Amino acid sequence: MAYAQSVAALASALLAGDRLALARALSRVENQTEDAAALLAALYPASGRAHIVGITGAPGTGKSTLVTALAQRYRQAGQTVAVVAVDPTSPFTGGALLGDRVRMRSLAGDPGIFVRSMATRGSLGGLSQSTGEAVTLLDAAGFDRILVETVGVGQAEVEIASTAHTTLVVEAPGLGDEVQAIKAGILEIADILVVNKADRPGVDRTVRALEMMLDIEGDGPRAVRHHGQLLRVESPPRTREAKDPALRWQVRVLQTVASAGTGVEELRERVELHRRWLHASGEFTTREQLRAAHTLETLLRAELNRRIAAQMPAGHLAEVVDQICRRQTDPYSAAATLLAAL
Ligand SMILES: Nc1nc2c(ncn2[C@@H]2O[C@H](COP(=O)(O)OP(=O)(O)O)[C@@H](O)[C@H]2O)c(=O)[nH]1
Ligand SMILES: [Mg+2]
Repeated sequence: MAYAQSVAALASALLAGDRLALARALSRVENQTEDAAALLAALYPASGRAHIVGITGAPGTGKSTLVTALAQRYRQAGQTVAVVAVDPTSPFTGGALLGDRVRMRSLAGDPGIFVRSMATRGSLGGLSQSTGEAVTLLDAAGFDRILVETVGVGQAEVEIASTAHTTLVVEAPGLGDEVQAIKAGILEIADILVVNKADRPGVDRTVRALEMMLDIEGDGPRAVRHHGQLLRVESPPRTREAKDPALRWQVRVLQTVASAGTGVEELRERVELHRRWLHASGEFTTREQLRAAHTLETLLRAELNRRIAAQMPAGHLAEVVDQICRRQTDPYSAAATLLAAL
């Protein structure tokens, strides 16, 4: 009862615009406290209005600087903005992270902006879940735009950003002889490609490499954004294959100098154009379905894992593995037996 009351009080304070309540709610979600699910359930109906922008790319490409500049542009345009920065796990970026906090602080003092760093405790799967949940809370709190910065280095990291409505993939010249995103396979999730650090040498080469990639990719079907197994949401192929060119989205390469603010307003306008296109084309509904399916599947998997772990006696699985290795049983029969016992 005490739980229910405090959840209700926290939820209504958050909805009333209380930033301290929002910060507390975010901590509960991040720490996965017992009442986190009740809190999220109470606030979910109020979510669904924000436009969620994912910003991903290799470390050092200037994502945090770009997010800061973009947030300032949105404020100037009269929109409220929340920023979620997912801390990279790599210890080598510790210094840059400190820099993030300092830069982000230049946004402080304005109630129309809210910045939250997510810690990297636990597995990346858990991080992906709590990031999505943080977005739900910020959405319910009424922010018009939510910018989610993630490091795009692997599929799981990319997945966090791909749950956004609009995904920006950030590149920078001179990080290596290859375009980073091509290597990491994250180009396919981009709605907008950004070559930041356009003040650096080699920018033309990077832009050309990306444009060549887009030419090769052409009008092929968009990358599947939901990789789940339990739920299948089919993305109707109407968008890029639409005969009417007005109904097709063109992935463009934009150049920015985030540290000087150059090109950032053009980027903001492109994001807004994409937002309008999503609604006009019907793609918005599809992406919302994918987001909902992703959330549901994540919860189901987490709970199933928890139940399996709770019902297996300690050491039992190791014993079964041993039996499999000694060919006393096989993985298929063992799995069936274990599941039947649940
Ligand atoms: N020359 C130049 N440096 C930039 C630009 N944008 C960011 N930087 C610098 O690049 C470094 C990494 O930026 P950061 O935003 O932390 O990159 P992140 O790791 O992708 O978030 C910092 O020292 C920034 O000041 C830019 O457009 N031009
Ligand atoms: Mg950063």
